[in-house]
Amino acid sequence: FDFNKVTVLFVLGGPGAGKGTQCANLVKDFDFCHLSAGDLLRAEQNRPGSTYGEMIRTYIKEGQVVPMEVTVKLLEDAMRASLNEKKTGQGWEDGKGRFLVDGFPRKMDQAIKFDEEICQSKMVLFFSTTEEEMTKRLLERGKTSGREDDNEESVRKRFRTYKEQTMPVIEYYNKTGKVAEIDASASIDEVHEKATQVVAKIFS
Ligand code: UP5
Ligand code: MG
Repeated sequence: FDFNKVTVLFVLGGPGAGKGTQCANLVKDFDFCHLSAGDLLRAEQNRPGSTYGEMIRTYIKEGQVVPMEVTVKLLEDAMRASLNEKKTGQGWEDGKGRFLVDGFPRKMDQAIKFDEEICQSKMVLFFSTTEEEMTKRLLERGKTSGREDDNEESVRKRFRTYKEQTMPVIEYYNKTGKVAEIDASASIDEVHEKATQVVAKIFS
């Protein structure tokens, strides 16, 4: 595959900022393939026979970033699979494809590896809101999500990792002018409207 033909948008923001929710909505407007690194890791964790299952479980529960080789491989495989489907439609002709890569890269080493070995991102959507709001959303979701990291202790650890390791990635891309920060404090619909305006600019 020619990764020069694909358009990749990274979607970042703290735990519970609304990345997954907003990606699901953007898919409908722009015909993106939505790949959540966290979802891919959880699927690999539960795949019978996976060598990495237990390792992934521990990292996620501790809010730590899984070693990048595992995540980059999962993302690359998922991108290839999606391009292989030869999906047709807006933006998917001739091996072209549009990807929302959600919750990645969350550490500098991943960012550099992906940029160098897979492809450069066109833009970084950065959903930002307060820690208080994110905590409220995660603990509420935790009542029914079954996610092993939606509890107070894991949430605290996820915030620490976010601040120490992911914020520097956002600052790094900010210096290259790729970051579009979107206030994610408002309602899902209001945030969606702002996100649509930002993304529409690159496809106009
Ligand atoms: N909600 C959403 N938007 C709302 C709004 N505007 N108003 C009110 N409520 C809103 O939303 C979270 C909750 O908030 C939902 O209940 C939603 O309805 C509500 P969601 O869209 O799920 O937010 P999101 O930002 O996607 O939150 P998520 O919990 O998925 O964020 P994380 O970044 O913590 O999780 P992720 O799955 O990306 O990663 C999990 C773990 O995997 C990491 O901690 C790490 O251990 C590991 N990981 C890696 O190691 N490497 C990677 O590259 C990626 C992940
Ligand atoms: Mg998510």
